[in-house]
Amino acid sequence: MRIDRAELRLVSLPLLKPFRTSFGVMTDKTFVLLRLFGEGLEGVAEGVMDVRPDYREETISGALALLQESILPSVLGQDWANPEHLMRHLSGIRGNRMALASLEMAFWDLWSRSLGLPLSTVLGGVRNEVAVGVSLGIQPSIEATVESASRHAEQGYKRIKLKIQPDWDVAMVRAVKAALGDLPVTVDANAAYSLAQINTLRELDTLGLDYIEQPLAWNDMCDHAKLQALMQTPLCLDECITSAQDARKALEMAACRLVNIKVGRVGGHLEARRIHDVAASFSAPVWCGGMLESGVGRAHNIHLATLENFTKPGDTSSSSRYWARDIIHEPLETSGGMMPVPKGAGIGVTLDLPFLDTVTRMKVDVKPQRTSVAPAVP
Ligand code: OSB
Ligand code: MG
Repeated sequence: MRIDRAELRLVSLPLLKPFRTSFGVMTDKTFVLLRLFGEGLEGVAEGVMDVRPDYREETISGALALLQESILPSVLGQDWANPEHLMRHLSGIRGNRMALASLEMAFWDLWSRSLGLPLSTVLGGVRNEVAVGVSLGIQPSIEATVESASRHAEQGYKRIKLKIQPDWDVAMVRAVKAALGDLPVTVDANAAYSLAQINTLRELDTLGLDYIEQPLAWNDMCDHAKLQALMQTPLCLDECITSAQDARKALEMAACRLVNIKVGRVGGHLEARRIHDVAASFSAPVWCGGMLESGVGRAHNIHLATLENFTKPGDTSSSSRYWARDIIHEPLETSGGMMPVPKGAGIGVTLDLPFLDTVTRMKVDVKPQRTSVAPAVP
């Protein structure tokens, strides 16, 4: 599969409601959209880098420059047998897995379209719909949180995840648990606690949570291992895991008992599948996280979540919870807590280009490097 050229966009989509986490409030989702063109086909992916690196360390400005100046020029105009072949060529790049994932995922879309098969089939998925829950941001009051959690439970979502931070945890979680009965409830601290807050963490441990996501520092597996040894409730790592090696280390040192896999965080579908396999070898479940993606990233997430060991509900809820209008034509909507896998080749969704143009802030075409210069006329 030859990649003839690429198009990089910077896109900003307004969120229907602000999304508050322990690290900040999001009112718009700004992301890199990468389209690859080859053999008359197109593949597309969305990056999960941030404008401000407050989730992990990668930035949109850094990733755009790296893709435009180094990664894309080194792969355009060449034939790649499959995603493994493409990524072997880039294996010397340290870190920058969000930037690499944008290319890798767009290539999977392009390549599976060339095979005429859905991405889920090419990845080895085993279902045609995936179970999903919702991730609820920090709300203005406990009453508002209970109301939102109950409404989503009535809509059939299979798990409610509550964002927490040190002044917004035990009392709020207790109220939601009391309102929801048996529905699984989880919390996500996005690294807002330290072992100094062990008393609060021990209280959270008594609330019957399904798991606690990334309570401690974004890059500290060691303290998570200390905490897990003190807790009954399983810990789930998100920020800490960027590779299958990270997942192996975390599970080996018992820093967690399950893993949130975000394909855009870990370098793409190949690495996501390796993490899935490593976790399975430790009998640890995985689930598919989200980063408030548009329909493009959401579709990639849904295809990935069809792999066998994605046994916990993921975060890829209905697009209409996030956007007044998405950048794809197809609605990605759940029913009874199940998200159908988009049908058709590749990721199975298509860009609404006229609308996309209205939310595009910058666009660059990247062409193959000229490998030889015409000889000067003597
Ligand atoms: O930690 O999972 C997270 C959103 C932005 C950044 C980090 C996270 C999240 C979410 C939302 O929890 C998941 C979603 O609905 O896409
Ligand atoms: Mg998380």
